[in-house]
Amino acid sequence: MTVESITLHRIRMPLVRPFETSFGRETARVVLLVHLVTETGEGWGECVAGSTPAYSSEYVEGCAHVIEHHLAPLLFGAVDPQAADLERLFAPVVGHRMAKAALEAAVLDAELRASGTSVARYLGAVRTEVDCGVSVGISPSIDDLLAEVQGYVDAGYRRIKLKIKPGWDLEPVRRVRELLGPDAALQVDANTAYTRDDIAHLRQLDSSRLLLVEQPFDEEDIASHVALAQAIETPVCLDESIVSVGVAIDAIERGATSIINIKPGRVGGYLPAVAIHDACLARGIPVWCGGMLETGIGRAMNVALAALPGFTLPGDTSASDRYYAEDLTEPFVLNDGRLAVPSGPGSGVTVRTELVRDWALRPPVLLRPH
Ligand code: OSB
Ligand code: MG
Repeated sequence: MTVESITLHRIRMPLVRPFETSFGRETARVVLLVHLVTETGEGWGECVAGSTPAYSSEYVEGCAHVIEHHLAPLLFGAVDPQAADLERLFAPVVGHRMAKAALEAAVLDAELRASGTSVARYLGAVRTEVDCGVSVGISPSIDDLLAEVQGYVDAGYRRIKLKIKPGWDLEPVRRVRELLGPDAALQVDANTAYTRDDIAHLRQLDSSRLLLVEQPFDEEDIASHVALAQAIETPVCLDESIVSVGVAIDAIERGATSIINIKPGRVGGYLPAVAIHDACLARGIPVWCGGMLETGIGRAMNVALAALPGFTLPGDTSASDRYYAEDLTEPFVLNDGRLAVPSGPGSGVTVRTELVRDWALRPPVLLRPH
């Protein structure tokens, strides 16, 4: 296809409730959207970067800059680019995976809308619906936390993930386990808030019978995760550390992780995400689809990815109403704890462009080849 223009939209969407993690508290999400126009149609991609470099080194304005000045020129200069070519095309730009992933999603959407193929089919989905979990932020009190978790249980979520940090860990986790009963699927995510000195403390999580503990240590500290995995019964799962298929294989072979959270944005796109999925499947490592509070645009493709065979654990692919009062697409609605995998061409959802316009933080930036 020929890319005729790329428009960058920055919008702001209030969250239905504040989302607090070990790295900060957010009441709204600033979303960078990529809208591609081609000779055959259009495509949309969502960038998962946050407004500040708190979860990763990438952030909205950095992504917008690298797309405008480095990635878009490569895409405009390519002859008949396809999503499958982009990893190679973007290789001259080191890192900046969230920016690359946003463009990849837009190209994928445009390409598959034009050919009448769904993202699910293209990626190799084997299910028409996926099991959903929910990620629960740090609460003002344990009573607030229990009330929020009960709401999600009532809504039908099949797995609960609690955000933890030093000072908000053993007791809230124990109380939620008590609320849910012994058989419910429960896991925790520390977003790098601990150090190797906390291994003895983290071992006390074992008594809560968790599915996994996610990313307790620094993203570059694989060795401490190996040490924890040897000391604890609870499986260790990496999120922030897994930025490529190479790192994933390394972390698996070193025994740092026995389950992997795959986020397409963090790894540079849906095709790199499938490569990690394939490497994990070949090694017997279960994976699940993480989330970055996506709007319906990103969620649609995440749900398609989560329908691949290796995604055997419920993902952070929650319903639209867990995040937003109104979504940018038709809402994703939970049905018996599952979301339906979109089956229409491309991402299968329709972007409500009037909302993209109404919620703009500033005028869109139009990029064209020159
Ligand atoms: O670590 O998984 C994480 C949100 C923003 C940044 C990092 C993370 C998260 C979540 C939310 O846990 C998952 C979601 O529901 O999208
Ligand atoms: Mg995480």
